[in-house]
Amino acid sequence: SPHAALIRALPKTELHLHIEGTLEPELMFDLASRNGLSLPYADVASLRAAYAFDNLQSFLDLYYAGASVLVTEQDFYDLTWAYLLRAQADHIVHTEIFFDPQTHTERGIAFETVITGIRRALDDARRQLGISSRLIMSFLRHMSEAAGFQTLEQAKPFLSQIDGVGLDSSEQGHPPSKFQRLFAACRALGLPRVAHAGEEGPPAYVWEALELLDVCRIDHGVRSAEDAALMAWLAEHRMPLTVCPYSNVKLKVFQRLSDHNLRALLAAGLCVTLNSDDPAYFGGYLQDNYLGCDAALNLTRDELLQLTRNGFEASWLDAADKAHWQ
Ligand code: ES4
Ligand code: ZN
Repeated sequence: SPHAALIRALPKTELHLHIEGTLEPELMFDLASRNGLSLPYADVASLRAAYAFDNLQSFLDLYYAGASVLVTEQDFYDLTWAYLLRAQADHIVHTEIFFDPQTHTERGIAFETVITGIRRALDDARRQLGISSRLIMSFLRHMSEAAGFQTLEQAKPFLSQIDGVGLDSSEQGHPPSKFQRLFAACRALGLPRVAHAGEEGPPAYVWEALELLDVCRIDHGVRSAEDAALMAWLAEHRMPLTVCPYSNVKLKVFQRLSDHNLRALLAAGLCVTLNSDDPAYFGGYLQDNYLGCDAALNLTRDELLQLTRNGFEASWLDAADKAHWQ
């Protein structure tokens, strides 16, 4: 990568990261044995070999199965702490992470177990690693809106520990409109909202997330490029897109990194940010995404600086912290 030294030196944000997607095969096997569970793979190598996906759903099937080794509060702490150490190595100074409570409460794990373990690691990282963070509770869109309301009820005692809400999982057939009332309830509670949209789904889903869910960021959003009016709106409002290039290639949204529309989105004036999504499954952490895009797309120095600046602009840091980093 032509700008490798610059990329390593730049303080970076990560705004689209599923904590369950940072579960490396080694830790998955450790936690399985700690919890007396068996995995349907002989070893780490055969598990990794299964990470060849055709689309979003084929990935999600493995991602939910893998998450089943997470049982105790310490498991959630260890998962989160391992990610934060990795983030520090990539010179990430601020991270906004998703967790999917329904992935765990559906298996009988208490909401409190999940959030307490994650939160404790985030608090330790603030003090010990100098990494600031936000925590985003994400609803699974393949489940019903009623199930989302139940999850919101379970979250009520912990709202002071939750910085916002998101919407993820299988996109096609589960449009944002399905969650309009749930997101209105979250808004009434003062929670900022984001949603995955325009990853596999059409630009109409991005419009719905904006108009019906009143989101302040779009996660992925790469298919917005198919709708000129949407592109103009996103640029005019500096509505951030949290783009995840390695994820898009692994899930066949783009066939190769060199096909990715990141540069076109930037050139259209959009507030594009770079993120790793589910790095344990997609073959790279944040710095790998930067280095890979630099090499495959011939990014300029200005484009790289724009991407990192956009990350701070799009973050939920307060104005003083933004000013400090920008
Ligand atoms: C996800 Cl890449 C992606 N898309 C939608 N939902 C997700 N959950 C975890 N990773
Ligand atoms: Zn995602």
